[in-house]
Amino acid sequence: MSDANQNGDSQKKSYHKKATGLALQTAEKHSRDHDLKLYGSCFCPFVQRVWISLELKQLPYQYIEVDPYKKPKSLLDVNPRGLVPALRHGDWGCYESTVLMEYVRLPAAALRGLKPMLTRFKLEDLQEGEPLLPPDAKTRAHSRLWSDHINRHIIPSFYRYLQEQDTEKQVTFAGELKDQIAKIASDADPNGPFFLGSSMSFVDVQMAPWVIRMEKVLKPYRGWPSAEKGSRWAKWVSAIEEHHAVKATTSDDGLYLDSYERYAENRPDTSQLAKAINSGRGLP
Ligand SMILES: N[C@@H](CCC(=O)N[C@@H](CS)C(=O)NCC(=O)O)C(=O)O
Repeated sequence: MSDANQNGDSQKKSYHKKATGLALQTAEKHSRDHDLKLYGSCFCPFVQRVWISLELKQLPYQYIEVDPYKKPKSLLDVNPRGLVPALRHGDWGCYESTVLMEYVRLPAAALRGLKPMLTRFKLEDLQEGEPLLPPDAKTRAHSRLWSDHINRHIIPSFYRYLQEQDTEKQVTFAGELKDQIAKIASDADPNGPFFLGSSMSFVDVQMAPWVIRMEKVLKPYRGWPSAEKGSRWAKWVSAIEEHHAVKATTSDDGLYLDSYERYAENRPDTSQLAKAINSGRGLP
């Protein structure tokens, strides 16, 4: 049976429903029942943001693969909008990748409610490592400002470029995406390799899934060029691509090529996001 977004043609590629490669290994490692549950879809970049955050913080959690277009009740119970990612923590749930990334930062107060976790981990273990959002208020505001830039400019430019069928307009949208990237790269720590310096933090995780998809989706479908050798952007891209938490949540190339064919052909009924882009609305 073909999916709605195969546009009636079962020969067309569709989105994958199971991770592959290292992401599959990570999903299997986290398949056991746990109080902290991530409802995700293997191809989804918004999910990957939260998944990277969980891996980065080495938190115990359960990964549950769901089909966001079929919207099972378990997903709707947490997110009435029916989008992934959604996070359930005991009898509480929440959604929206940026919001969830802040939650995964898990302040000590929230951890106190996590009984099963505390039996396996000491509280101080969980607080180890760099926080995703820096402790200094001004640097935190700086991170949130650029997180807003990613959500408001970089991501919409990415999809406008990918969904556009007219080759001249594709050139325009590629230029827009490059400009938006240049803006954020010019405000990154000059030495890097990450946005704030030597370690991965909030802004890097927000960007990472699209950096991965620039190489695995925009390059094959639109001829997106590799970052210019020696540039600050190239340094950032390779630090993101080489990071263990990014690798652990990334599937093999074929999964992305197949899952994004519907976007590259701008098929009707692809997703809420694709519709929003086509009608000039903001992201769902
Ligand atoms: N603003 C949301 C966007 C999430 C989103 O669009 N997720 C897609 C998968 S990548 C989805 O669930 N789509 C279901 C649909 O289009 O009905 C977030 O940041 O979490």
